[in-house]
Amino acid sequence: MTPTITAFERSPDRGRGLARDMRVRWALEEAGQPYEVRLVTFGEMKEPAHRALHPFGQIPTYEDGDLVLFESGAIVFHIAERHAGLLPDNANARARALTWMFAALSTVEPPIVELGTAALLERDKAWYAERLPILEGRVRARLDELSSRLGEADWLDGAFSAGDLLMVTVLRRLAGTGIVETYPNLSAYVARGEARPAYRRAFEAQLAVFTGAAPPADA
Ligand code: GTB
Repeated sequence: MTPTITAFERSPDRGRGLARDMRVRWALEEAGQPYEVRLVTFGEMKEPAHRALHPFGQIPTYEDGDLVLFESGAIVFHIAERHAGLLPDNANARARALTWMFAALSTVEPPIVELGTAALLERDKAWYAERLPILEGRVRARLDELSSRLGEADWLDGAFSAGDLLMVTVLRRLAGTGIVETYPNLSAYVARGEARPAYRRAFEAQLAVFTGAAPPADA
């Protein structure tokens, strides 16, 4: 059965691949799993029909037969468990890859989201100029640690895994801030992820939604 995911009908990032359907699309492409996309408006996401799939009225969702999932991390894990290439076979290496998945979503992503939310919604507040360096400092603290751990390695723990896939998508959310660029090894890490053919296919497919172009034939 071909799974169906949901994505923004019109993503606020104008197709830069920053919304969380991107990580699901990328995982599906790495897995070689064809998929359908149902585009939803902001209004439709809050309707009962969509809330039946996603209690918080968000994207992405994932439907495959009777199975309905939400939360991008859980969806990526589900895909990774069922297809080769996103999780190692060795039990300990698999557990470590899972650890990096959680680290991306629960340790590195939250300060990045805080920074992005402030820039988007709090720019006009009197305290914004004072708060911004605090938020940036929290992001940099995490990136200092991540950069130290990655060192000169290509990926976080041996071969590319779902942990790298999530971490790269999380770091990409800093696009435009100039922060990742101050860490040459993290910058190269993100570029390595973006250079993967599966990433390119996923990126082009989500961009095509924004530009109205026909999606790539193999997306
Ligand atoms: N924890 C959930 C997950 O990982 O799946 C979070 C899902 C989530 O935040 N979804 C967002 C959403 O549906 C889209 S990705 N928002 C609408 C709403 O809550 O009403 C967040 C996002 C949106 C837009 C950009 N952008 O334009 O750059 C980047 C990220």
